[in-house]
Amino acid sequence: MSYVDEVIAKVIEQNPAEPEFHQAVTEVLESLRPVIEANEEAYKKDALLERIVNPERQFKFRVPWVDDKGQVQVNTGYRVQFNSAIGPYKGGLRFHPSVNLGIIKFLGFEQIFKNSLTGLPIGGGKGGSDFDPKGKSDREVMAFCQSFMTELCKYIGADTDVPAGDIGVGGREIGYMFGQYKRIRGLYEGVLTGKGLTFGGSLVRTEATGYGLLYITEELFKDHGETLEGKTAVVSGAGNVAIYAIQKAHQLGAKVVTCSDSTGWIYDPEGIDVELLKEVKEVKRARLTEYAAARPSAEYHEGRGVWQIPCDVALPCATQNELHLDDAKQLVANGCKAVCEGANMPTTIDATKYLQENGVWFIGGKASNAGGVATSALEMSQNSERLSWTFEEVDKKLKDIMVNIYHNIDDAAKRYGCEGDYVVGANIAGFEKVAEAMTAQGIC
Ligand code: NDP
Ligand code: 2IT
Repeated sequence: MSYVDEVIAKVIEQNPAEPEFHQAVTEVLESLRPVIEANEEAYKKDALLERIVNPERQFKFRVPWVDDKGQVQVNTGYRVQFNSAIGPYKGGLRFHPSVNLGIIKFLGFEQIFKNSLTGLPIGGGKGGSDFDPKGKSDREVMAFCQSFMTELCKYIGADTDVPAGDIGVGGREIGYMFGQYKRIRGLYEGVLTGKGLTFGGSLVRTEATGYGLLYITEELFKDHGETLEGKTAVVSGAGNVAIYAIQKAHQLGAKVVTCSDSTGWIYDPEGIDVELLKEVKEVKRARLTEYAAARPSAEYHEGRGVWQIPCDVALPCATQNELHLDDAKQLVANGCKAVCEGANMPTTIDATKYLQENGVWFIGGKASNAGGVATSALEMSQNSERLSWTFEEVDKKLKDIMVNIYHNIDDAAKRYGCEGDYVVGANIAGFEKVAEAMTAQGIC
């Protein structure tokens, strides 16, 4: 059995009932085969792959809080500090009822390679809770966030581990958690990113993941002699990533005709009205039925279905495993040219293979959604120097980072004879830097 197969088998055996973690590890290690096989004996002797698939440490903790009726509720909190070879642990916090250790480990594992691809000094980590912010009052969300941070604050710090947002965690939650950290630790430091602009946040961080996704998509089209001007795009999700992906796609001349949430989806042939979507999702925290009610050109459908709408570009921006083989077949049949992931692991492995085999340009989330964490790292830099940069400065740095990522992953794929396979390219380029740093730092 090859070293790669041995490690994949061990991960599946040693981490039972964590299918998303198995999927993320399998996808990365399968594509590292040529790199590992070129140096198999040395990597195996150093157990490099066993070390990279095992978190440096992980925390699981009780989060008790009191709801508006006076009832005590108990949720579970997690933080997985996966790999600190190239910098302090960095990665978001997800609050969603589906959160469990396996989900946090898959996200933390992906984060190692994503963060490496940004070219900035950040290691990989992730955390969260099975708490569901949906339908909770502001006071309940604050009570939960304060309790969550009361425990988490023991393990994080501006130079050790810097969390941020993810699904269910936006500016409001980061604000409550920052306040509680400061209160308990007595430190005013950049321990979280995605902060409000009045207390150390960076301009562009809110927009960064969606904007970054479009910057890399634009570079991909440019490299193939095309532009996004006049293209039709379908987007899933209606949260932070989706909203700013739609906004930037429109600025670049494309028309986005769909978005979705966990109950239904919108088809709006006139193009999604971003201001209305922001009002419905960011201000009212309401369902997409409200968007449809306010927009005569929009159709609302229950369930899932955005991938059936003909498009040139598909941008999955909601959650993991939301684009399946059947959806991939539909996209190919409709002439879709490119799929770039805004979410983490939204495309199943068989759907990814089908898209690639049928000539669709496919960029995986590690590369294409790295703009969010990259801008978080820029927020850390600004906090360290106690200065704030202008919108234009941060936006330019973000764009440069995304253009660089595109060329790095494209070059890595070419170096290993897999031209056009941006999944292989991203995994290899991300891995090389981490592996070199781990090797240089000895067995740890
Ligand atoms: P938000 O919470 O802002 O939005 C998530 C969106 O996805 C909502 O529209 C939500 O619908 C929908 N959604 C969530 N879970 C499901 C589900 N199980 N089934 C169907 N729809 C679902 O999160 P973000 O926009 O921040 O995150 C979206 C994706 O992007 C995630 O994969 C995240 O890991 C990834 N990402 C986020 C980054 C960031 O900076 N925020 C950076 C890089 C990646 P509803 O409102 O009904 O729940
Ligand atoms: O998945 C991700 O990269 C994020 N949720 C953003 C992490 C961060 O630290 O900004």
